[in-house]
Amino acid sequence: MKKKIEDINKELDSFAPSNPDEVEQFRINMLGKKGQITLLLSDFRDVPSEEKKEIGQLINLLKNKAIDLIESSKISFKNSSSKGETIDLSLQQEIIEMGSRHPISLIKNELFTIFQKLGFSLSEGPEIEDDWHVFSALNFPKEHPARDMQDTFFIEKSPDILLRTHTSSVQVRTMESQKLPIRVICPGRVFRNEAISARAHCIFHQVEGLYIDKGVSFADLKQTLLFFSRELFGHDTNIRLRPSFFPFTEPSAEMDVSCKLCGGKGCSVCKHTGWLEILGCGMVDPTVLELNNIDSKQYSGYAFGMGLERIAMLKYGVKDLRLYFENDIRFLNIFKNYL
Ligand code: 2NL
Repeated sequence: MKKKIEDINKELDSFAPSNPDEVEQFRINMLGKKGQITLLLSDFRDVPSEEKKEIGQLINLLKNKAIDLIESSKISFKNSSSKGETIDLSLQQEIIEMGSRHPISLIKNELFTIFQKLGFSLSEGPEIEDDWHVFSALNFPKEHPARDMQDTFFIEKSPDILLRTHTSSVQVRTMESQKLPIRVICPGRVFRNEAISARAHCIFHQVEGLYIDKGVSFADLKQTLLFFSRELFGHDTNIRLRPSFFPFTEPSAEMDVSCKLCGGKGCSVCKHTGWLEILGCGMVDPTVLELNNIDSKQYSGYAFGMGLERIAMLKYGVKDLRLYFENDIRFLNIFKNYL
């Protein structure tokens, strides 16, 4: 009996099938009705009882070894040759290119993160607007040139339906629908009827901010803009305000930041002035507050607006506005490393 077990064990050790049929033949030969191991098991009855324990263990080991061998051989044939196909491990994998964020989105996200720290929330509104939200509620006089066909894209005339020329229209909608105090920033696309060149485009992006509460002062505006400029351009940045005019703010100002490239000494980017103009701002004109049903005796506010193309230009050195709209992959790839 022991000799038989040893012989079968040797047969198991030398088993090297070259196809699935050989595995099946081997299974029948070992474990089939008249298989060698099956016969061993039926002969087990005649083993003297003092040897039963030892022989029983040997036969069990042998049987399990045969089952493992057959199963693993079956699996290896299945993996290596399903329907005759093989895997070419040397084949080159198709490379999936990473995308990048558009520079305008990068700047917009950065501005939002800065103003979020100051408690501003985000507000968005429609690109197609009416006269009230774009002009009348913002104190534009009847004959203002911005209301002209030459400057604004009209979709319909009387009543006027047009493409918004600034995102102030979103802030008008915010004053309509939200309770005071208001502290919002409004990013979005705006449209002006201009010939396209390196320095002008008919579509561009703005972010405007509006803060209305009791006791808001020009000092609050200056401090907010200083904080914003230092977050965006670095902590050694200085600002200056120059008097200006907008129909919706009084007083109004234009803000410059110190030129980062030359540190204020003067270079070609800042046209040898040491300063770069980046936004317009002012105290919301009391007339605008009243037009929007806010009591100007109790409340005051400040507002500001900036063009994102210009800021991206200064931050990333983009020299031609048209690049932002062409989606040239060579341009977009430059921004792969920014988040
Ligand atoms: C610029 C200047 C500015 C505002 C936008 C504003 C909005 C409301 C009321 C009052 Cl609802 N003002 N917005 C104020 C001052 C300047 O934008 O140069 N933008 C590119």
